[in-house]
Amino acid sequence: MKFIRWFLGRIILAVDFLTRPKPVVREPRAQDAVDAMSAKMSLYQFNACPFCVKVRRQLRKHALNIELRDAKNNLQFKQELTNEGGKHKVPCLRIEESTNSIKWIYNSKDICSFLEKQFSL
Ligand SMILES: N[C@@H](CCC(=O)N[C@@H](CS)C(=O)NCC(=O)O)C(=O)O
Repeated sequence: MKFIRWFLGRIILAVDFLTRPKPVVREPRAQDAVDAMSAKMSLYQFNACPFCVKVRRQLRKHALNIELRDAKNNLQFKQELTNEGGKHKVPCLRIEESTNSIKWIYNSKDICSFLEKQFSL
């Protein structure tokens, strides 16, 4: 079972690699503005999770430089996600709205629509 999961994960990563979208190219000033907004965000994810791949493809397509946090192998990120976000489920987008307000969005569909709204994709 573990091997099948691992094997399917490799297929997902290979298909993603072969078909990944080209990033949009923005004017430097527009990209700087997008980078400033996305600097407050991080994506908790697993490398071979299909829902995470879906979100990462959207990040790539729209040239969003959002930090990726491996919530499977990195114990600190795993604990942050569980304790602060509320559950160990990926993908999850962490948004630092201000120093004492942090928003956690679970579910790939919700993350994609948030990004779409935020960056007018
Ligand atoms: N409907 C969710 C599904 C997310 C999901 O099932 N994620 C799995 C990885 S593929 C997960 O977090 N599993 C870890 C766990 O449940 O502890 C989405 O679209 O984001």
